Amino acid sequence: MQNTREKLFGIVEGFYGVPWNARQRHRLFGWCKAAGLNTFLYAPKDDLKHRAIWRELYDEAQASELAALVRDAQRHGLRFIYAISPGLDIRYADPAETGTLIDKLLQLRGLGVRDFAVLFDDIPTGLQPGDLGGLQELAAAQAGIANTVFSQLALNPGERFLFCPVEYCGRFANPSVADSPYLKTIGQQLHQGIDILWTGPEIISGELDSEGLLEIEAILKRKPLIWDNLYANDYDTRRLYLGPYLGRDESIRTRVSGVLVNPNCQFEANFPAIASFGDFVRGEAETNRRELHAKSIAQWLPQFATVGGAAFDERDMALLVDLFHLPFEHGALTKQALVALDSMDVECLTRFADGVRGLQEKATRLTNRDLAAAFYRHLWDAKEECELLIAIANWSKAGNRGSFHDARFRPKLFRGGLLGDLAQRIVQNPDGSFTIQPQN
Ligand code: GDL
Repeated sequence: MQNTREKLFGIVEGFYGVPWNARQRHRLFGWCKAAGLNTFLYAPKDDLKHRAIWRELYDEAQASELAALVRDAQRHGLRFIYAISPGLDIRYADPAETGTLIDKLLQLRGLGVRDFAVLFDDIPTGLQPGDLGGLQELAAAQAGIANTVFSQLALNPGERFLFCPVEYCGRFANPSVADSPYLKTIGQQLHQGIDILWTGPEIISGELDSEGLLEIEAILKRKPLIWDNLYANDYDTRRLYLGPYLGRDESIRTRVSGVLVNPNCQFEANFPAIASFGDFVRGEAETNRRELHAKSIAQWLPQFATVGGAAFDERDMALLVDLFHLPFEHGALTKQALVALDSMDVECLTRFADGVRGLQEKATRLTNRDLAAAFYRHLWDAKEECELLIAIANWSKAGNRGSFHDARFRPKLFRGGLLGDLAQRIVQNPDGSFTIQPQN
């Protein structure tokens, strides 16, 4: 049954933070269609009625907005899956809770939704690590609820129902993927018609490989549906990911029931991610994906029209994409700049820093104000760091050595605040361990 089903490739709006608005989602659907994707999973953590107050029905205005969204997705050839996250406070032992869950999903069905998901990621389990019996019971309770909802909804052939487990990545599998009583129970008890979401070995998985996917398939008794957090940036507001879709060989497509990418919170920044993911879906190898990524960046350029002054050009785009690349990999120009800092290659540093200053200035003049807003904070921070780089480069060029001092970079203001202090006091070593520095 699993093998004959359409594979789901698409986007999950599944991040923490301000959900996208109707205009953004409309643009998203256009990008998804162009990239050959077939699915949109609606799961914004901060839609209150998706999670915090999941029992409450949408009011009239919200309902009509959702209905329009569903229609818009369908017009773009996308399967619209509505997800609900009841795990924060659901009372598993109370059968009325399942009824409430079904009522809520029936409201969505009334708005045109045909595919559904029940998510149990990032919820309190009330259990201690190692409390395996308890986790098994939790798994049975969650599978029971999902099965009841699934059967009550009586989906038509082709309609899908997804489930996100508490242990949704290798890191959370207790004690391991192969030996997790929780995953084993889910695999055994969850109806075979239900797809199970999985983020890979980690929450943010640098790589997804066949070996890992076969291991999870064995315990779940079905191919996993990947929820891919490669481009998600909700966990660090200073980061943004514009790089190609890498760390996933095209051959893994046969090992999954689909892949849904959870992208940057800043909607407008997701054009490259979606295009590159589309290349993966079409079966392009990683080397081709790198080349095609450069092409999609050229296609993105027209959206960077500006008022007054110099316009964005291809060099700006290359720098932008290299500045904000991937979670575990800098782009080539950023790598070069970091090497230049080691060797104090003043020319290279200055070129890089001037480029970043230029980007920031041009971004303030973008006519697409949503695009400007998406990059504003990130480019501002990058520019501030580049002012420092330029000052150090000039100081070094003048023959100075030793400690650099410049009154413009005032302690407590430059890289200040609690986060700045903590980063200085608790220093992470390359092996992941931390060294605590004494307070000055
Ligand atoms: C998560 C959350 C997701 C969040 C992501 C990145 C899943 C299944 N859940 O754990 O909502 O955006 O990390 O921070 O990935």
